[in-house]
Amino acid sequence: MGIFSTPVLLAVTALFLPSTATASVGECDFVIVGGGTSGLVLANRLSAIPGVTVGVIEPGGDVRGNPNVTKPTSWLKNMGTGIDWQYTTSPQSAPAPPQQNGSGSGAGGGRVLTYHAGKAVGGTSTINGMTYIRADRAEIDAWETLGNVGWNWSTLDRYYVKSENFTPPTLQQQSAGGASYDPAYHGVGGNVKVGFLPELDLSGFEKPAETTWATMGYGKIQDVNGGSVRGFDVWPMTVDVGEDTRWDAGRGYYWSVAARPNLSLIKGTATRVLWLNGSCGEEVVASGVEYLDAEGNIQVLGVKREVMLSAGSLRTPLILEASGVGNPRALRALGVEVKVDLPGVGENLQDQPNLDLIYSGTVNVTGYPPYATFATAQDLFGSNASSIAAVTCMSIPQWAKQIEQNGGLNASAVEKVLRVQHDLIFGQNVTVAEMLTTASGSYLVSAFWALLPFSRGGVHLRSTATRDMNDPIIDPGFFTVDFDMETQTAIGRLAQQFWETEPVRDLVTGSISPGDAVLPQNATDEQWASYIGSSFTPNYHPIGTAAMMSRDLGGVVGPELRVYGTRNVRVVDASVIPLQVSGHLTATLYAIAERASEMILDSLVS
Ligand SMILES: Cc1cc2nc3c(=O)[nH]c(=O)nc-3n(C[C@H](O)[C@H](O)[C@H](O)COP(=O)(O)OP(=O)(O)OC[C@H]3O[C@@H](n4cnc5c(N)ncnc54)[C@H](O)[C@@H]3O)c2cc1C
Ligand SMILES: *[C@@H]1O[C@H](CO)[C@@H](O)[C@H](O)[C@H]1NC(C)=O
Ligand SMILES: *[C@@H]1O[C@H](CO)[C@@H](O)[C@H](O)[C@H]1NC(C)=O
Ligand SMILES: *[C@@H]1O[C@H](CO)[C@@H](O)[C@H](O)[C@H]1NC(C)=O
Ligand SMILES: *[C@@H]1O[C@H](CO)[C@@H](O)[C@H](O)[C@H]1NC(C)=O
Ligand SMILES: *[C@@H]1O[C@H](CO)[C@@H](O)[C@H](O)[C@H]1NC(C)=O
Ligand SMILES: *[C@@H]1O[C@H](CO)[C@@H](O)[C@H](O)[C@H]1NC(C)=O
Ligand SMILES: *[C@@H]1O[C@H](CO)[C@@H](O)[C@H](O)[C@H]1NC(C)=O
Ligand SMILES: *[C@@H]1O[C@H](CO)[C@@H](O)[C@H](O)[C@H]1NC(C)=O
Ligand SMILES: *[C@@H]1O[C@H](CO)[C@@H](O)[C@H](O)[C@H]1NC(C)=O
Ligand SMILES: CC(=O)N[C@H]1CO[C@H](CO)[C@@H](O)[C@@H]1O
Repeated sequence: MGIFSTPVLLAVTALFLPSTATASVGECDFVIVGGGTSGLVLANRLSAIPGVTVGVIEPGGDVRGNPNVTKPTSWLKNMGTGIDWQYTTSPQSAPAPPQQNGSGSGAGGGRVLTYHAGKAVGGTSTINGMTYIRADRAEIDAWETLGNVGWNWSTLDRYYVKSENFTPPTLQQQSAGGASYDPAYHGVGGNVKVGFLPELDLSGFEKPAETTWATMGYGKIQDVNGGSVRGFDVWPMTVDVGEDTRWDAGRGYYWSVAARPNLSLIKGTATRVLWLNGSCGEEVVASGVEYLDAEGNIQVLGVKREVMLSAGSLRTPLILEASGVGNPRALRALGVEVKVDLPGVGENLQDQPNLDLIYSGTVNVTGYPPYATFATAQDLFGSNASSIAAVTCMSIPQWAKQIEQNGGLNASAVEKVLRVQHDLIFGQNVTVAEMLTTASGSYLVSAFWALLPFSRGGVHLRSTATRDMNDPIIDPGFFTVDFDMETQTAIGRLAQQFWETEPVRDLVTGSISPGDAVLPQNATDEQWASYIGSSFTPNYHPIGTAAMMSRDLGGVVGPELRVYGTRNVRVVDASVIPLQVSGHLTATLYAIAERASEMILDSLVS
């Protein structure tokens, strides 16, 4: 029997608090759902105000003693362990190759992909790759174009800087490791420690990598965090350099304030927001959050001021749907009473398809080589870029129709959003490709992905049964827009070309994966599409499922991050990011959450 058939428990019941909780909480001013990357920023900032009580509901535990988490170079070991939610997607169908007879479709058909996401105090920041790279300036400015007054690079930049505590690289890391920076872009007083890993490779691989990319037209950027990422860089990471330890959101924002009497961490899994009877004008008002405690019992945490949803982009929409906020068609199918008609909930899911090329080499790389090269559409398509811009521009209405058919969004709204994205790519020249160059021992590796695919997917609640709370229906919709395959192929060819260019070429002895048989140097578009379709994985950068956009564009939250149609529910996590950003997500999420905290605190004062 589903939990939603039980009577609403608004009367606050006696709560069984875990030992980490420091105060008895039946009701809080602020209830934060999810103690992850974004949620813990809010927990820290809001509980700093005397007299304000904050409760954080989080199913994951304390991972400060887990060496896979704390040792930065061990980060991949976390995948598939108990602190990884390991969500799975619905079976993915690969698209037809871009040309010819179209018979190549289904190369990756039916594959079920795993979505890694952190289940711990600190969320996904406890298992991620720690890359600290901000967005391209124009990508943030586009948020304002989508209806979010005040969200642009110049406002967000203040919070990038505010959140950061930067340690410059050593002289040796600069001379032998390629690490570089511009102090003008960095903060030193914030909670997020950022620096260059002590294990940064100094074995001599960086120089040929840098020189080869420069030969290909991708010069070294002095600092990848200044609002323009195009070129080659050695990236900094969210680490405590002195301790050689991962610096996750728990360490940055929670553990140092865990003893605050007004801040309680409750071990539990939120299921839905409870609403006051009757509405406030047109808006519904949250009265509390229902959750399952560690024993699986239903509990309620009352809220006096606001509920903040920070469960991540693959979970926050589920909580909204279970609370009656979403597409009425989907809600009725779930048997949930419609409180707010908001078709964007769970839609607009955007991620990037990730692939590897692995070679054998004459090198012996003993350190950690974190090198990325970012490229624009102009870089990828050269003299064809303007004709591709024109052709794709004409395809947008058709793409929007496809996206409408796959989800619950309105094609004319999708079309407007895709036009903003198209202008970013072909008008503003933001970067559209990221290619990692890395190595370990004698293995030489590229990982590459398109940054701004036009495809859209969705994530939705499977049912209101308790067991389905942790099992979202995820369809990332990779390659539903065929142009994304063209872009991904062009990026792959560039990554491949790198290993065939001097001086790096001299270090390569053979191709290991996928190998010359699958992907020869002269591989056709069909060979590329077949390899990509059968081999890509998600890049684990899902965004957009409660997008910050105007309501008529399919947005779920407005510029104050408040859910449309609600008085006191906000979303602060990767769900609100409306379009992909070139940098990796945590730098931008910490900045968003710092700005959100300030907005909320300002509203308390006024
Ligand atoms: C393998 C991997 C590598 C990555 N590498 C990088 C990288 O190198 N650099 C980078 O910047 N980004 C990287 N990312 C992406 C980045 O880490 C995430 O986008 C970001 O941490 C997400 O933050 P969030 O606040 O949206 O959600 P999260 O940090 O995931 O927080 C959500 C929290 O909510 C909890 N939760 C879930 N459901 C519920 C519920 N029902 N009730 C209560 N709590 C709930 C979860 O347990 C979790 O703690 C990577 C991601 C992955 C998976
Ligand atoms: C660390 O990772 C390894 C490999 O995934 C796993 O077997 C081990 O259980 C993990 N340790 C902890 C404490 O989770
Ligand atoms: C389509 O093209 C592929 C490769 O070019 C070929 O192997 C296949 O037989 C063709 N199929 C049809 C139906 O023409
Ligand atoms: C960014 O937003 C701020 C706050 O609304 C505004 O003052 C500023 O003019 C905006 N900047 C740009 C470049 O649009
Ligand atoms: C709201 O209405 C329901 C059903 O009528 C009732 O059970 C519940 O107690 C009411 N809650 C409040 C806060 O009045
Ligand atoms: C690589 O270098 C390390 C450290 O110098 C050394 O221990 C190891 O034997 C080398 N491996 C090879 C294959 O040369
Ligand atoms: C432009 O397109 C043509 C035809 O597809 C192709 O042969 C050529 O290599 C492309 N040029 C670039 C720079 O990509
Ligand atoms: C579709 O979106 C447009 C705005 O882009 C809006 O004007 C229109 O009313 C929407 N239509 C429906 C049926 O929601
Ligand atoms: C983008 O690149 C094109 C082609 O190189 C150039 O004409 C245009 O001015 C650039 N636009 C911006 C905003 O940099
Ligand atoms: C690619 O090159 C190989 C070896 O030179 C050749 O046999 C093959 O026909 C070429 N394939 C294409 C599609 O040009
Ligand atoms: C409910 C509660 O714990 N309130 C306390 C919050 O913190 C302030 C001082 O920081 C105390 O004065 C309150 O009693």
